[in-house]
Amino acid sequence: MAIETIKVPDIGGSDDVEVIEISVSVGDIIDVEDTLIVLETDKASMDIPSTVAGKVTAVKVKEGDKISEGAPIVEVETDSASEADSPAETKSAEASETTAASDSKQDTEQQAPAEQPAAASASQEVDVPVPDIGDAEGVEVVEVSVAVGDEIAEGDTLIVLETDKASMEIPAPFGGTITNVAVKEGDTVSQGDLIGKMKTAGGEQPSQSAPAPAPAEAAASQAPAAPEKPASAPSASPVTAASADVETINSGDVYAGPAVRRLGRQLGVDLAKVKGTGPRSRVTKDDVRNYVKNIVSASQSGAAPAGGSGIPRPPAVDFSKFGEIETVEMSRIKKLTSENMTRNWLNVPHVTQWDDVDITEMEDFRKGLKKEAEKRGSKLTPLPFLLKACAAALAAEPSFNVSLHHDGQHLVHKKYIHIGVAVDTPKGLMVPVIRDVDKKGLWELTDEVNALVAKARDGKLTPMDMQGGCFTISSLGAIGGRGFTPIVSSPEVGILGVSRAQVQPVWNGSEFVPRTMLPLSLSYDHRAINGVDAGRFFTYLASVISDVRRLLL
Ligand code: CAO
Repeated sequence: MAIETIKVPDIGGSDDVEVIEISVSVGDIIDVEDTLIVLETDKASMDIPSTVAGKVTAVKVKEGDKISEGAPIVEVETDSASEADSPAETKSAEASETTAASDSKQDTEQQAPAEQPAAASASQEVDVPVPDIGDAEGVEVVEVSVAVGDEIAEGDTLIVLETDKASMEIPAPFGGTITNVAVKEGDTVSQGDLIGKMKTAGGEQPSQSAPAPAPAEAAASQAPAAPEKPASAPSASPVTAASADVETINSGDVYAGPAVRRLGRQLGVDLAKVKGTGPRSRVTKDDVRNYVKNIVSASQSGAAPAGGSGIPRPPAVDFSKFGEIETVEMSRIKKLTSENMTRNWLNVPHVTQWDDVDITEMEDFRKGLKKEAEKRGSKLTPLPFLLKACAAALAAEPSFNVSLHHDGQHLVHKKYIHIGVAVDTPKGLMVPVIRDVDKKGLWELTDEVNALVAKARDGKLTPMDMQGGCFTISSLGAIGGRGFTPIVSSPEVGILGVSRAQVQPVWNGSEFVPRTMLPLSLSYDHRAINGVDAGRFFTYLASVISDVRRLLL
């Protein structure tokens, strides 16, 4: 067994290079060449690989540190004595000797942890209380910056306190491992209250400036050759709103603490885009997590985080500010519809054309068949007529019976005519497809529509029942409205919106006569269909609907 300290190798003369990633943790088993840390200069980032294999026993740097060649990165316990000859520069045996012989304070500080495993194992759990925070009493903990198991260096922020006047970061009085966190966000604390407990780093003892309770003194007395604290050890005294630390918290126009900033960096979140919900709009860890969660769920539901084509998403609104609300999860079908509509709306360049079609004769014919329909045990609405008329128009104007090939270079012409019908169901919109509409009679279509609508409302449609459509009819005729813009259901290229028929006065050349007029809206994919083709299709469709005898031609 040997402890190797792996140091920053020659990095081309760069000094004070930022550590942007720590790729290993204490306890990790690593191989030669495994990345230990990633450094980044303003020009490049570089992985620093391990020169030995073994178990990581200490990590000597943290993200954000600025380091240069020769700085210790990690300590690795190697299990072969021969590895003591490895390129790692510091070896435990030698290091112990060096320590014993050396008077150099710098050497001692740098090598102490590697040199004194006995001291490390003898490290003690020490209470870390709230230090002198001036006259402030009952100060709110707005951020807990550490968790049990965290290895921290002296001066790292433990918690952030906030009064109505200032924020204060309470730094660790010494380096070590967090073994207990006694406070949580929202707690109020005063001087002397317990923040948590720490195990001192091997051989290290609490700073004299920190309130050091009895166990710490015991640890100090047991720790051999404990290094002297540097004179510049961070004090545990609070910082006021006017001080530099608060500047840091508020830097970059974002009001957030270091742990939140670290989390933001880890998740790649630009904190400037995160809405802070903490006191005075402070960005909290939950804000960052919720921001990421929203982006992930939006992308999974098809609503791209930045919106289609980079369109910014609308800001979140807290509706509860304006009155009572209830938030209900959308059904699976509604979520799918939302995804499909977004995809189709953003991908398909839509054009919609409107017309009012005279269905007086069609309605007379339909009403004449009502009794027969009742005898058959079914109901005859305008829908089967519209299905027949659309099938005829698709046959007459095949430019509508196409799909864009996924290569973007071809059109797929369909030799079959299957038409989808949008059905409103308790769980959301479903679109069963009626096959070979052109080959079926009115009664057959009536029965099939009724059967599929019942199946849809019972939630019994199979995926196949909803696939293969060439065109869709979306009828709001029973509900009302003068017109709407239906969204093309890609890969189809056209959809007919049907609104409510009304009797209207129509000029016949010599007088106004009452006619039943049906408002129709036709949306089409302008990539596949040009306006002239659409005009022809719509005119033909209208002519067939207004004189259903033409269906026989
Ligand atoms: N104008 C006036 N009356 C109409 C009409 C129209 N355009 N269309 C239907 N009606 C009448 C019917 O004739 C029927 O009246 P009678 O019983 O007196 O004959 C009544 O309205 C109810 O019809 P219905 O809704 O039961 O049957 P339908 O065949 O017209 O429609 C269906 C079936 C499944 C399309 C419809 O029930 C439905 O779910 N529509 C909603 C579709 C939808 O959500 N579209 C929006 C999609 S988002 O783009």
